[in-house]
Amino acid sequence: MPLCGNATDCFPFWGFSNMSHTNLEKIKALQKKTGNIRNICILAHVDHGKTTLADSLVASNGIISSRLAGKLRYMDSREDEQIRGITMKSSAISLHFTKGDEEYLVNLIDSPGHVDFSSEVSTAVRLCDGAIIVVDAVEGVCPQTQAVLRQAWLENIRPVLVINKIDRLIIELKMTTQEVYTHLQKILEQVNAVTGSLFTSKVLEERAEKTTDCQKNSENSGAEQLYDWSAGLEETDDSHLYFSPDQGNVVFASAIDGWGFSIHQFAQLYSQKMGIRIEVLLKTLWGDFYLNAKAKKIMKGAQCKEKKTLFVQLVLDNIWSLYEAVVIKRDKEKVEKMVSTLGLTVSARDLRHTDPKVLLNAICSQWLPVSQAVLTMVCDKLPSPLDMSEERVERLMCVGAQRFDSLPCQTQELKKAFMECTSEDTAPVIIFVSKMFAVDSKALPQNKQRPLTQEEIAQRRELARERHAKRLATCQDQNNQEQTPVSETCGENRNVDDLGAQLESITLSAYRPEKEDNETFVAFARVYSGTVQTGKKMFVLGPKYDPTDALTRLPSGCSAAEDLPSIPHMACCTLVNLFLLMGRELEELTEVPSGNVIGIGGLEEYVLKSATLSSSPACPPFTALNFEAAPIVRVAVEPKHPSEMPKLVQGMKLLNQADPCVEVLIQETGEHVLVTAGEVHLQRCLDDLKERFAKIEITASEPIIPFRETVIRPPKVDMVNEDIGKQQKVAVIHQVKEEQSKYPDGVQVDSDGLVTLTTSNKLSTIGVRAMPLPEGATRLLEQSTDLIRTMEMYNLSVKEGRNTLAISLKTLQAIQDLKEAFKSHLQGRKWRNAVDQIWSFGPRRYGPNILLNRIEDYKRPSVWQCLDKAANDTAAYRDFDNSIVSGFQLATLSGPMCEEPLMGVCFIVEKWDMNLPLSQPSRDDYVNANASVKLHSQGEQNGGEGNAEARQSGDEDCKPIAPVSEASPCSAAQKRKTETAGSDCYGPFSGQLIAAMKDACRYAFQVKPQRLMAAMYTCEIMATGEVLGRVYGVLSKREGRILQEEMKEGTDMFIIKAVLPVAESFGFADEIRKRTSGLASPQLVFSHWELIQSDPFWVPTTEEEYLHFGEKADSENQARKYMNAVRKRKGLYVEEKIVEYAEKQRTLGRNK
Ligand SMILES: Nc1nc2c(ncn2[C@@H]2O[C@H](COP(=O)(O)OP(=O)(O)OP(=O)(O)O)[C@@H](O)[C@H]2O)c(=O)[nH]1
Ligand SMILES: [Mg+2]
Repeated sequence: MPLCGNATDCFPFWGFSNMSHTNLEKIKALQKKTGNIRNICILAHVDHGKTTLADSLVASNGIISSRLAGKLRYMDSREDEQIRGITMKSSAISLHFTKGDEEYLVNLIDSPGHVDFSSEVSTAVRLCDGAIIVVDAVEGVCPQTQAVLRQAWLENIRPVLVINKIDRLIIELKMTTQEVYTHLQKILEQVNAVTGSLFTSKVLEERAEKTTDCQKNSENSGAEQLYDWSAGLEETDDSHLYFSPDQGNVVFASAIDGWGFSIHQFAQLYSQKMGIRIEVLLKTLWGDFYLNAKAKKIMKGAQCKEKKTLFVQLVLDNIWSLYEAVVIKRDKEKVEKMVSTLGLTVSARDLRHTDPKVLLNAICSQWLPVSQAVLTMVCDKLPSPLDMSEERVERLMCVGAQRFDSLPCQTQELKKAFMECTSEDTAPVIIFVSKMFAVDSKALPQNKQRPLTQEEIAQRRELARERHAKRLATCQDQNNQEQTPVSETCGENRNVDDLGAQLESITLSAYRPEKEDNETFVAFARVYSGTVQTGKKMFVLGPKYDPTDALTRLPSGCSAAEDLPSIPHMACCTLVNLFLLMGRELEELTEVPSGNVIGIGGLEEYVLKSATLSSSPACPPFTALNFEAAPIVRVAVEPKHPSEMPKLVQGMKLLNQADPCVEVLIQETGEHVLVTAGEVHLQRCLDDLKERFAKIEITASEPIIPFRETVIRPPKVDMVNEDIGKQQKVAVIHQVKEEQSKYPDGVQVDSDGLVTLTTSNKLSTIGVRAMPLPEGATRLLEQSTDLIRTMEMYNLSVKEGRNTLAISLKTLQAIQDLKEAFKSHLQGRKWRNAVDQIWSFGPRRYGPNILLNRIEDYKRPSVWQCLDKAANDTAAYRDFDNSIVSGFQLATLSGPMCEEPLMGVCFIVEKWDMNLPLSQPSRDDYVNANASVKLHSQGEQNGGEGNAEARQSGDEDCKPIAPVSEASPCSAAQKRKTETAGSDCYGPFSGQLIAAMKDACRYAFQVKPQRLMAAMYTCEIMATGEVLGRVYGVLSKREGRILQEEMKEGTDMFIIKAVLPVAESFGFADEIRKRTSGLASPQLVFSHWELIQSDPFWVPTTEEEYLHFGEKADSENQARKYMNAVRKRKGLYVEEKIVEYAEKQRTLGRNK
């Protein structure tokens, strides 16, 4: 007796991967039924079985044979994906599914689980309304499981859970059914704990926002109101958020063996069989309930009475006995009996097969087909595009900290279009492109030879038959005339005819000449409103597009087809092709209604990685995608044959477009650099570059390892752990005095580290001091980059007098919190009032270093001015305020040790004297100034990589140097000064000041004890007890530090959490895999920057130190090694003695 209908019953197996005509027509029809569309993605930690599960779902539509499901990994269409066995890109497929009387269209996106490709997950999640979270029953919740749950949460999409690989609990871990039940419960708890923490933080955030509103209201009304924080959590209903089998949002499965079920299926079965109401069973099948056979009742308290729970008795025991009979004992008779009681038909071939898994699959995929269970849950529990929540729409429409109600009315009206999601002609068309992917031009439907549809075959057959009949007629005529036997020749003729028709059918079938370039870009997109048609013109809106500004400039009701004035960050494009995404295949479409995931051709000129397309200029650009991992591994690449450079450049351009996460830079030094998320990603990018985009041989450098430079407080102990006594401190001061001679003219360094520097035209003097920031403050800065960026944007807009940016209350609150948190980190006499004195952050105006204003006679508005609207006095800025900031930005972008960015350094400006003459500067001044600017730019060139970064993020960094931002806010007095100083303001003098400030910061940095900071990965390794020792061996060899080791409950696996310097990580994953025979494989995720304790400039001074480290003392100095390696790479001067004692060396061999 089958437990449920099999999805595969409804659809025959076609056995080839091309889509049949009827199938395509069906999908086209379903695309119009928006309420029955489900856009979903499969998310999980690496190797938890996403692609295997996708195979079963794909097989249910007959696109692949069900025998191959799980083996083919159909969605992994790249060769390297198949070879390595991991998914590297997200790809979509449209499936249809019949449930009862309803037909559904499921647009399914399979995503990669490897952390290097987490940006691909972001591109998938954005286009979906729901997600299937897959968890390996043995490994449980892993780091990427948490990450994908967070991503789903951030995008506001609803998840359902599939606990996969349950067969491993039976076969590998040999658990009893009772143990399995407890184990599954634990996994559910773990997943729910992650969801719970996400939910709690959100509720508290919302409460906080409400509290601020309340406070505001109460301040206005003068009434006192208290708000109880704890109440927030209790009153918010969160039951729908959690995963629980009785809610119907959990499926237990073994994707590889083709089975899966939700308790609903078993409830249905047993309610018929045992005559218990289905509602009762639904509530009791999962949980602490047992069956009292005598009383014929379901009772609570199975655990304390040591009874089998219903789930164990009715569900797990059955599955276990099947496995036992088929796989473990191979009991043929029992199997046959079971098959007949279940009412299944298993072919004799399967019954006889030597591999018991084949038989198991044949039985299970009929009895409890996983596709049926998963797709039913998807259709029941996940929302259709019509159910998009208001919150999600607003979040998509508001970039950064923007407030929804600050958008123009026309834009706000579009919210309705999002919510209604109609395909009517009047509805505005809104599309979001989340990534561009490259396909071989030959694979495009218009260039492909496709098999004929049934109708076409029938038509051709008819034609052939007619021709044949004609020929037969002529044949007969001749026959009559010549009296020769005809059967043979006519038979031949027929064959030839048929063959001809077939050949014709193949060559004619939609074959168009091949394009010359063989990579075409297709946009991975979703239609949020309206109907998309080929040939339509649309606006392409870049991330910085501002509808407020555009609507005032454009005629109302204009469309992309008209000739319009040029608007910043907006372009017009034509939708050349529309595609249905079918995994490895694309099918051509002419129109697509709202709510569907599609591919769009012809956008490569307009869209780099992602974009918003709309028929209405009122549409705002969608918020940027949430990328979890920042690219960190960089290599320089060059063609093997230098003449092929142009091909490499072109190839890198294509690669940049085809990958959501890779960064491609050309450094000032001329090096071409790829920045990737990790080793595996790097390898994929290099392969792509070689084989697809550049098609040339290339060589890649060793990975370039990033460092940060910082200063610390003077250490209390020396290298041999002895206290540095007073005597030595005196020596240090003495050293400083000696070093004074190293500084050029015009630079003074006093004993407590204040550096005073005068510009070359002697018109201005700056006094700067460097101080290390407390660790907590640096961390806070790092975590708050987005917020600081918003704040700086606001400050800039105020300074320019635009004041158009409206910051939402929530963001203001966050800024206030940040300020308070800062205050708590910057305690003590040294930091008094420091928070209010912050002048800027750097590099790039949001980096982890700060500039403080402690100039006595200069009270400029603080960076926190958005919190205090009353204080917005633009007149309070001194001239050249920006030059000081720019100098600071440049100094923090590349430090003096090895031109790497600074981190955790506070520069305090204590003195800034200006004695500008009230006349035009003399010619001499100009000459001087120009020289200084030149010098400065030379310095930049030496800066190499760091400065290239500056140029990269050009518009932000260069702004201070450009005059625009300085232009408007001038008081009357200032104006006078500006007029008299004339071109000075934006000309050579500001350049001198920037250079002077930059140098002052560098010298101030150098008088403090300097240190390097290394980038650190965290890694979580799961390994069995036997290989644990080897894992530790590899970790310690690579200077890894173990943070935690724990045993995974119920298994023999250990989880080791460790940190590892990025510099030592290359080849780490491979080494671990090799040393443990593939039993352990780590995932490396960038975690933080860590101080390297040793001083790169250290030389032994005391006797003990000499004794310990010898005169050269470089064996211990890892920091110096790193520093020199970076300096060498950048072509900077390296102080190194290469040959110490020039004496002839003897080889050991000769000695014998
Ligand atoms: N025992 C068992 N193995 C499974 C099951 N499902 C998948 N696997 C195996 O797990 C491995 C990984 O499966 P994939 O489907 O490639 O995993 P994935 O989640 O797509 O991996 P990435 O895309 O790389 O993140 C393969 O060797 C599968 O055969 C299952 O239910 N039981
Ligand atoms: Mg996969």
